[in-house]
Amino acid sequence: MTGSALDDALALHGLQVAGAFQISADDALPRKDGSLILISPAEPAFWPIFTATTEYHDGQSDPMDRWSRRIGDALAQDFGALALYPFGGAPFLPFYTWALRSGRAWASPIGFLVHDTGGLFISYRMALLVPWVASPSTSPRPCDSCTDQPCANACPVGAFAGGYDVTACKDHLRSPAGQDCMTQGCAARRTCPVGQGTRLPTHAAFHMRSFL
Ligand code: B12
Ligand code: SF4
Ligand code: SF4
Repeated sequence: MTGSALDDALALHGLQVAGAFQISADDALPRKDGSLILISPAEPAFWPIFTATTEYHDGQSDPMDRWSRRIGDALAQDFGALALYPFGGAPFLPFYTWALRSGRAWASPIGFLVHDTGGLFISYRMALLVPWVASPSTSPRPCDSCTDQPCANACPVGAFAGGYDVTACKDHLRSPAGQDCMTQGCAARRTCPVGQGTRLPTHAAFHMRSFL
């Protein structure tokens, strides 16, 4: 099995490779060589594929996490890999740090990750620890050429004034004025020109409900 076979297998589920890097012996991982491949939704194709699955319709909790685990475990078996997930409770696996190591995501002015194609809407459904060698990318950080940096001032309650004020954000989301963020997705994330418009409002609203 190879990287391109993995691309094909991911596409069937509306997923894509969002970054990769070679692991080192110092990483606290169950293998000491190979690569970590970060996997994200391929938007907007992902949403209609996910909403056609059993997990989305069965009425049980955490449908996207349960779906991710089912797909990730099957991919791991097919590709001789180990599947790792960003959810499941503390201690969390360091996906933010792994994203930085991929060379395709960076810390934005508001602290969230910004990705070379997904922008501020980047999210990872899983990582696959594979036996083959993958190199990090060398894309430029988009914020360095983004003169206005609109994300920095777009939050209506200034939740990014110093770190991320989760309480201020959630208080706003519960108010009538917060329905814009609740139904369209985080206003600050939406200002990023990178990948703008690829997150469908119904997909964004699903995550906002689960966040709140
Ligand atoms: C805990 C957590 C949260 C917490 C607290 C985040 C915070 N820092 O305040 C809460 C619940 C508030 C949260 C919210 C959201 N989160 Co969150 N979260 C996580 C989670 C599960 C664990 C982070 C962690 O503690 N890791 C363990 C530490 C030891 O390792 P590390 O992550 O490498 O550590 C680095 C980061 O903590 C980073 N860091 C330091 N300060 C800050 C501040 C911010 C804002 C961030 C993002 C990172 C960050 O520095 C550390 C060293 O490099 C990660 C998934 C994961 N497993 O990593 C997602 C993750 C960071 N979150 C993510 C997402 C998508 C969200 C939401 C947007 C969810 C949504 N609605 O869709 C919301 C934000 C709401 C909004 N306005 O849109 C994405 C990344 C998004 C991005 N572009 O940055 C991740 C990677 C999950 C994923 N599946 O992809 N999250
Ligand atoms: S809006 Fe500009 S500064 Fe903000 S994350 Fe996107 S590219 Fe970076
Ligand atoms: S969801 Fe809305 S209130 Fe929360 S951080 Fe984003 S813009 Fe601010």
